[in-house]
Amino acid sequence: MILRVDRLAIELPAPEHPSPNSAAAVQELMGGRFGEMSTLMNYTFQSFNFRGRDKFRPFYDLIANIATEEFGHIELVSHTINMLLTGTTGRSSDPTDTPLEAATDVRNSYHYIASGQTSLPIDSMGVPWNGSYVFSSGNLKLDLLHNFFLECGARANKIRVYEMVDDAVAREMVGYLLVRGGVHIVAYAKALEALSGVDVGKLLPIPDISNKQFPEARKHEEKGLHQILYRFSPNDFREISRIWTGTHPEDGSALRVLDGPPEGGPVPEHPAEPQLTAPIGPGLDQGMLQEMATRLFGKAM
Ligand code: MN3
Repeated sequence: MILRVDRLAIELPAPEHPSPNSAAAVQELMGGRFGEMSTLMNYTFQSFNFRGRDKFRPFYDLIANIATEEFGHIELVSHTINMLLTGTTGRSSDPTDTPLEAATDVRNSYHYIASGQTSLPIDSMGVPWNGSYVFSSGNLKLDLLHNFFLECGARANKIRVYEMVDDAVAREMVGYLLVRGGVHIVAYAKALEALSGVDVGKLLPIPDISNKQFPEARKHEEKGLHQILYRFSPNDFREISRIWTGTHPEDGSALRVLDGPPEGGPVPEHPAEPQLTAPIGPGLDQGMLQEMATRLFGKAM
């Protein structure tokens, strides 16, 4: 089971210049092959499908625990997309004003037609996320190799989205996820080393650009966030400390497990878009609403 906390992994700043095309680019980090939905569902299925759990308990604990952190990552990407889309169209509850006119020129019209200017489980080109992105072979070494590759691919995509989008809200999200994804890269490298003796950490960083070059990531690393693996459970997954131990392969700092999730920040409030959620307009008076409620529910609301 999963426990949910109504907090966001970090506090997100208000966007400086909301942009539908920036939101479309960020969608790659949600529903792209190397997006957060992929890391979430890969580790989730691998943990459900894990065979020989008693024998390989630290590896099971690691995969299951990282899967749980990934839920908070799709949440963070989703709110970033919502914030980048907020206020990108004219605000009018009169459809004859063509309030969504601006949306005919944007890269992703699903944000305006299929949703109320919100995030969707799609990539930057509007292609839906799909289950073929999940690799769960039943071979622990192969799954760990895959996860290492997936996290490195995810890191490459995050860096490119950072290089495309300069809004503070997107960069704050990417900076944090570069650090946390970096932790997961090192965790899978350490797991592979524990299983095989090979020093996979010598390959890092992939791509070969340090997190410390990104101000929004560097500030978290200066506080030691890259050394921490959160244990996302009140009592379980304690054997992650058998893999998350020793030093960080990039800067030699000591690794540690922290019990519980990060403190996080508030979940942002997104204002209603009036095009679909119009307040009571001239054609729909309060009396008519009450009459409809009475008919539907047998009482006035
Ligand atoms: Mn992630």
